[in-house]
Amino acid sequence: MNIPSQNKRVWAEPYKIKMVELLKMTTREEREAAIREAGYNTFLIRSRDVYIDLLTDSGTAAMSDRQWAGMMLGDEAYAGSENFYNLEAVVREYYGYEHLVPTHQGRGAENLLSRILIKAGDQIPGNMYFTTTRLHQELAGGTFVDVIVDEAHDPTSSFPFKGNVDMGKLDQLVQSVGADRVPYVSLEGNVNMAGGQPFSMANLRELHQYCRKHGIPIMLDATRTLENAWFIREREDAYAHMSVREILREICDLTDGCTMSAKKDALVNIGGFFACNDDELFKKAQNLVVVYEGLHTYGGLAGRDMEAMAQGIREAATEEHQQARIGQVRYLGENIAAAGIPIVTPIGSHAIFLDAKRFLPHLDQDEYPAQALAAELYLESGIRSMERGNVSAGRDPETGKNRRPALELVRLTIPRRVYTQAHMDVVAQSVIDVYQRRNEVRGLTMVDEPEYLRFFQARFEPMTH
Ligand code: P61
Repeated sequence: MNIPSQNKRVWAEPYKIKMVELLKMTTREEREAAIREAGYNTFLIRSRDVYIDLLTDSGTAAMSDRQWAGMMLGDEAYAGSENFYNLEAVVREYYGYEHLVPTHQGRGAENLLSRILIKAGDQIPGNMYFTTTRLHQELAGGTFVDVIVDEAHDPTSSFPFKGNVDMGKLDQLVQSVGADRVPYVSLEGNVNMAGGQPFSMANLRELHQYCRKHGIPIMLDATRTLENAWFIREREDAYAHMSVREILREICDLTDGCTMSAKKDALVNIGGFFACNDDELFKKAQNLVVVYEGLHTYGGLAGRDMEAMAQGIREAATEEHQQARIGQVRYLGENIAAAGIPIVTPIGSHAIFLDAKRFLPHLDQDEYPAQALAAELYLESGIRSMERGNVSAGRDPETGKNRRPALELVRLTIPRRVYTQAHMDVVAQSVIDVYQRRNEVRGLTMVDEPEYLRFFQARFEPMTH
């Protein structure tokens, strides 16, 4: 493995700041009122009550002057906008897929893909679930099957490619149900729920060969695949001298199509797309998008959004950007880990994940330790994070019970190009302060549970004992 030393000269931000947004600090009393009102769910806190917002890296990036200039070039025609053709050309050039269908964001693309390819009773193998991806697979009548390597479920494993597919698990599924019940393999770059963990090119090659042999397409979740490309460059010797752009292209060339939430890698506040090479699949997606999103040349986006996305892809597909992006996340993670606080290793690209099971060992998983820890961190310092554990995993549709996943995590997600190193120091210190009084943190009871994606809107109360 080839992880370069943290040379500060190379990871400094490759930009300077032209405009700022003022932050507001709150008092402990204000935060107590805000978290109570939010039902101890960080998704329900008003952003005006947040100091440093690490809820997500989705749609939260700072756009560049060139992206803003692109917004002024918005061609807001209902049909055939110039910006669509610009975006199509950039997606062809960087991702390499022939056909593009824009969507308002990632889940719009997941809806199209799932409805077109999944039949009732199908099984969809994937390298760990993502909430919206799995829900769309289930709504289309399919069942998600986890075929990620075991190391991904172990927060203490330092395996460098925790995003890899376990070929044995995949083969077992294909042998037991038959390849015709497996419409595609769902492959996510830099697996979000595992801690932002990459797959290796070697693993993808093996997967590609296997899938070709069995006639199963590979559908990439390209949301953070540029960040995955950076890790391949760092950790696979043969790729050390290739650009992230070349590596991205090689990844896409080994797959058949993708869904994309452009709100992450592509540095925009809204947008997504579905892309593929197959003409028939494209025709179906182009037809279905008019039902759910809008005409096939805008897919729910304004022309200006597509222009900003095209420019965002160009800026993100550079070594300077990825090195600073991932360098900042690593800086935060190393400072937290140095204090003896349990985090998921290796440090991923988009977030630091606190291991709530080890942070709060006195809480049972049905007392929602990650949810409780996220609420506590907000109370401590006004920093907003996100639960990624038992609440996010939801209930097993068969048993109706909480899934109690192996990973019970709090995600401190770093928006791209938004916060400084001094902010990261404040975050690390706040986590350390909570850790020092961790024994006082109480569990939560869920008092209101929505039917779909419950973590977004569920409400909780602190337990009294
Ligand atoms: C996030 F709490 N991610 O990480 P859309 N694939 C992948 C994603 O990370 C992703 C989507 C598809 C979000 C936003 C979010 O449970 C949650 O553009 C790998 O958000 O529709 C989104 O893309 C969906 C947060 C989504 C959540 C679902 O913060």
